Amino acid sequence: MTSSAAQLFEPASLAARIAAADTQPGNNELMRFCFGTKPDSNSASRCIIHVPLPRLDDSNTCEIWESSEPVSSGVSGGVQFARTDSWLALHTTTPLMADDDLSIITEDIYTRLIKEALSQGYTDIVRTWNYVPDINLGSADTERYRQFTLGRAIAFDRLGFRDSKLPAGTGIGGDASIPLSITLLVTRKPCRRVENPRQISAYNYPKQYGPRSPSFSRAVLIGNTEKPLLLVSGTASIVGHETMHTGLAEQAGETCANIRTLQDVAAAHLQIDKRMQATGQGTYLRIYLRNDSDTDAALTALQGLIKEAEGYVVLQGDICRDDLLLEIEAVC
Ligand code: 3EB
Repeated sequence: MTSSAAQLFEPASLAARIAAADTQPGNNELMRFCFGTKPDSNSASRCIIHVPLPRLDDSNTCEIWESSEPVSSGVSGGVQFARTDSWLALHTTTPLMADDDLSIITEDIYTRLIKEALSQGYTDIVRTWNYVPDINLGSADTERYRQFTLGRAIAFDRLGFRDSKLPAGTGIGGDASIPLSITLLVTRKPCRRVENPRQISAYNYPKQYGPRSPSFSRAVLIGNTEKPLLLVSGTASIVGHETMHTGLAEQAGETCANIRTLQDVAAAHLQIDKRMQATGQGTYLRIYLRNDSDTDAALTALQGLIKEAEGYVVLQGDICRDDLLLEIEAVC
């Protein structure tokens, strides 16, 4: 291998896949996302993450993250954890009351989770998933999403995580009854961030979107040319910092263009031929739609992306800007 950049990285010892919901957990399962209805809680001591959003596709699947290393897991201080030598997953849920201060609650949870990871020697937070009840409740800077973003930014900032140290992220809303659900994926060695030249970095968004900018990178690249894994943040129809288009099909097209750009930039980092990347092998999508009535139209508009993917899940979720109709995250 001649690429000096890629030599800094080891092969990814982590992979994701979509599998039947009743798949028995193997010894190397780090975490599992279950969608729609709550899974049985007898699934032993694995890190099980319930994504409490209505499912809009008709398959009964889950998303399994496995490592090439053995996994140990448990619950400590209300936090579910699973870890290998390289990887740590942390997951917590918190019920919210209508008049709770979401910025303080979020700051507390993030501070606790980040400190926990750092104290165990896992220093690079590569991915977060955040599910927030009633995410568009409130107006202007009192909006739930903006309060969440404020608390998260304070916690990350205070612990030294800024700009290109920030993880890839997802921030999606569910109905008023879901708990605040936060999941972190953390590793020991620094991984490469990938930003999107079509978009301003989220952490540089102007103040019109809230008192603090959102704490996430557009994508994080794990592993080397031999075995790369690209964690693509929730991606929407945003160019620069502005929402583009009001129609679903147009927003879907712009979102696909953003995801493809991130794949191309990551491929360039790895010096992989673009045509190899274009096969989309091993790509999994999580598609969030604001309106369940858009499901058929979305599947049609996203045909190209879906055809290249090995699997996908469609969920009903509120996107953090009220003018966005869909958001898609990907593992490539
Ligand atoms: C965007 O690009 C769309 O606040 O964690 C996408 C992914 C979005 C993550 C978050 C928000 C978040 O700004 C919204």
